[in-house]
Amino acid sequence: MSSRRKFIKQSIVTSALLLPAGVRSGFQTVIKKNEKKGAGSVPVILSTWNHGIAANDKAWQVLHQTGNILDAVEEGVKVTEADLNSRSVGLNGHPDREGIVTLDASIMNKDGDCGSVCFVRQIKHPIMLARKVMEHTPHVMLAGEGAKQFAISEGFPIEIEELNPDAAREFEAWKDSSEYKPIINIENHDTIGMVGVDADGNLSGSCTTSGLAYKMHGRVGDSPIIGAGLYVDNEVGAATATGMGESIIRICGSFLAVELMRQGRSPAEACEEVVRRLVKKNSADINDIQAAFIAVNKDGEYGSYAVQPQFNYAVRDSQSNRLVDSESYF
Ligand code: SD4
Repeated sequence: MSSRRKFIKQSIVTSALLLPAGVRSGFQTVIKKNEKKGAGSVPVILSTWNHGIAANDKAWQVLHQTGNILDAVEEGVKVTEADLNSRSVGLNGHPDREGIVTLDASIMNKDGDCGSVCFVRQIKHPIMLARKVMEHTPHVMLAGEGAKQFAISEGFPIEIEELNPDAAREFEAWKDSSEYKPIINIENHDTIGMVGVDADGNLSGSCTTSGLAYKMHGRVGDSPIIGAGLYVDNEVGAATATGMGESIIRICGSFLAVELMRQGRSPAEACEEVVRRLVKKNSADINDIQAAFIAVNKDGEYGSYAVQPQFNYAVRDSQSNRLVDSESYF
């Protein structure tokens, strides 16, 4: 049945998909282009896209209540996972081309411990499940049915498999106007990745997504792959990614950003170099690719870089919670 579907046209980089959920929120908006010299203060929490504002708020609150940066990045992205208006994170997200929502998530702490889940169905908070993988199993990643069985054994509720009504309507429209072909739209992906540093310079990160809308069933992106969608090294810094996962996986993007910071680059310089590498390695399709990275170092300096314009990220520090427009290659 899928083969009869026509692929989504570039023009269906719809307005609905262009603007991530937090746009409505009325929070303080963009202050300036990439704050390159970053404040360099700790604690600081960063997360991708507009929905990062609400997620940062929660993370900041948890950090101040518990002092635990891992709890903070977990609780922060749970806000987005539960957001009924998010079409790119959690069970209200866009389905794959079979009409099924499958989720990917990863988490990493200051000790280099990490956990992830991919191709998971019917779990409201895959980030919590990723943390359970990290803390309760000898493994790093669980997939699909195995991840679900593990969730059941950990007492997670299994949600009814039902598309969000808006997502269902958009999916029906997509089936009419789309063909079966794996091309990615530029703004059709709004994962939340969050990285943070506590007052002692300890880092953690999280990343969670419903992945690319109308992806092939079984497709897994960068978000649950440690080193691609997320990487934390407590000696150096942390980075996370959003955008077309295939392009990010090819260059181990988040790991690369951290390694570049280790070699002395600022977070902004590291992200820029990662994007330049990504552009080089994906040059044939680059006009169809959006990918972006945010990074923070132990001192709380932060930065970002994207392939295409219009990527932004939320920064929470002792001053404010604000959106920052990223610089981009194009
Ligand atoms: C993926 N990187 O599955 C994710 C999608 C995404 O912003 O980032 N959206 O490829």
